[in-house]
Amino acid sequence: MTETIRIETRGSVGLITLDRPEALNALNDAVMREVVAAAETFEADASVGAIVITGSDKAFAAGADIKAMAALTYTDVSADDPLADWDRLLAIRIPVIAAVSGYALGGGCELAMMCDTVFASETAKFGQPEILLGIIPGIGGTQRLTRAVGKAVAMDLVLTGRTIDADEALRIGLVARVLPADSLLEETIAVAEQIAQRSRLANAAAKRAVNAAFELPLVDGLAAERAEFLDLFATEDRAEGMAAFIEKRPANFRHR
Ligand code: CO8
Repeated sequence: MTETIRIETRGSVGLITLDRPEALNALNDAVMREVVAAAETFEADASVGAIVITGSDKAFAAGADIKAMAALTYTDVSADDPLADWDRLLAIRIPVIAAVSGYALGGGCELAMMCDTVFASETAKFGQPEILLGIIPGIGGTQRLTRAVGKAVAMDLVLTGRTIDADEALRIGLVARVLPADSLLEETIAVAEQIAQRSRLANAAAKRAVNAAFELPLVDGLAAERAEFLDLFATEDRAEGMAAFIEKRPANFRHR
């Protein structure tokens, strides 16, 4: 039983819905524990091939829980890194899509950026307002945002704390698609379902290779991509995918 999220399976898609309406889905320890545990449980389920993380119409997540953070001392946060478990989300091998409606601020924007891609509704609002609280982003905002949108735009958002709408988020490359609010979730799940029907091994390799572009110098990233590409020739799914093309039929990937 979870307290802060709802978990369900839609076809081959694991759906995680942040559910703290009283705090606009602000992220506290319980949310972190439950989101990470749900994602790991979905990953361990061979019938689930992709994950969608979403919130409510009003808020994907309005940031870290400021009321919980306000009580923390330096000793509290330095003795035991309270954000460390979020990193486990990065180890999930199946694709994770954020479906963002309403506010994705601070840690909420960072959670969206931790996902493999972000689909936003026309009502979505993104921002890194931590500077207004006398802090800075703490789960990747200064790093992933900068890699996603470049230094000038990242500095603008991090230093001013201003909020941007979905169209600006699309223009700067923070999100991949903007969809109508009333169909955001269903359309995101439909895309996730398509992805889930592909080879699980190829999906995992694609994630690792694209993420290598964030983490490695170009020459090492290209080497990582080449190794992943060559490795996939050892898979049955590669043989099936190519045979299906030649035989003009849909591929039936086994490892999905
Ligand atoms: N933390 C705790 N409670 C919150 C938060 C939050 N981040 N955001 C909203 N709430 C609460 C409000 O306090 C309010 O509760 P109550 O009714 O008990 O007073 C309720 O949710 C509804 O909020 P509002 O009345 O403020 O709703 P509005 O529609 O007027 O405003 C806003 C919506 C603009 C989103 C406004 O709530 C707001 O500015 N929220 C704070 C946004 C923010 O500063 N986020 C950054 C937080 S810092 C951070 O994320 C650090 C990241 C580093 C670590 C990340 C780890 C996950």
